[in-house]
Amino acid sequence: MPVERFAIIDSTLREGEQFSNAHFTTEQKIQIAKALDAFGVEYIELTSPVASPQSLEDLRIVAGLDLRAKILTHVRCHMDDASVAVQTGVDGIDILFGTSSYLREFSHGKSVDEIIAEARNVITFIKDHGKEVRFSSEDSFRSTEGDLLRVYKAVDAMGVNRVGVADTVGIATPRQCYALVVELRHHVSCDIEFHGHNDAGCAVANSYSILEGGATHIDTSILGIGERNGITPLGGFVARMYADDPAAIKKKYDLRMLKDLDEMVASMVNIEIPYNNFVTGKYAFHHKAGMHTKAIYINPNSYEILDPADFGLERTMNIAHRLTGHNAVGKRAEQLGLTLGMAELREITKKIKAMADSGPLSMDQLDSVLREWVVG
Ligand code: HCA
Ligand code: CU
Repeated sequence: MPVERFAIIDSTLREGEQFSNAHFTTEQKIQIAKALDAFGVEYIELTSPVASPQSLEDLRIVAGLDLRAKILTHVRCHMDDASVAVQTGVDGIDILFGTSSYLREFSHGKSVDEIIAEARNVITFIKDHGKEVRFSSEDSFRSTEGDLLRVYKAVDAMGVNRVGVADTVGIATPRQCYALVVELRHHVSCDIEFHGHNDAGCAVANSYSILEGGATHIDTSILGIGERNGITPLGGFVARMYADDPAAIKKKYDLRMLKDLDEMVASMVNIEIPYNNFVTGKYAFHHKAGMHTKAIYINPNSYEILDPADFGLERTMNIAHRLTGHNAVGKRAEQLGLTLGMAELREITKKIKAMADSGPLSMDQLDSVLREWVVG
């Protein structure tokens, strides 16, 4: 996977605003946008300017910050919305239309020909204003492939910068993502964006798979916040790409900022960072079992694909429990300045395991066992 090729469109300020607890103030939006820009995302997407008067005002402010990242807004495929959006100072406009039979029947009720005709007006108008334009098809994976390709081909011919594939309901699998984009690549010459919801836990895998198939842009949000349980999390996606090519990802993004980004948004939306979160979860670099800790001391690569130091973080070890091993106990003795022979270490480890059978031990208890042994 050539890591240079893809770009991140972070949607914390659009999809993320659709998260249950999100209600960003203007100041918070500025803070998030600046932090994402410093991290290095290529695009930042904000809520539609027609959502509310404050949304319009905030969009203008963020677009005026002169960030390195391009600023996008996200609107319905409608002239009313597009005509406001082009006046806000954004670099580009993401437009959205539902092509699935569900949305055609239960939402806007338009035919594929009508969708294409409406898209032509809006796309032409946005391009005439010198803005980037993306056309995305909501609920792509429950759309008939024929309809989907017809719409994408038509908007590609109209000169859009990107078409967007949206897994609105989180139903897609990595294989479906790969297959769809390989097919799509035969029909359009523009860039291809993916927006994936995480209802069934596939958002990161789908994002990766679709890139392998030829997509170019991936939507993320900090901590994955969005409608329901959200979309591809920025940290998880970056971890996946890092696992492919650490050096290239380190060059592209300031990975040491990830923890601050996650903590900032968690506190703004009043949630904890999940214990098992990618990279920044409390236990993401925690090692416990004896076999693991032994190998980690010798070479961290044996049980870590992400180097915590690259993210400005440290690994932690828990050795005071019944799954511990004499290597870990020996390391601890060394740290305490105690000299113990191998036979002794094995004996002490046996004792610790027996003690820990009746409940978790603290490090202090473990240290006392070691000290008392030496004192006799
Ligand atoms: C929604 C819209 C969207 C749009 C994605 C996109 C989705 O909130 O329903 O513009 O690519 O998930 O389909 O977020
Ligand atoms: Cu979405």
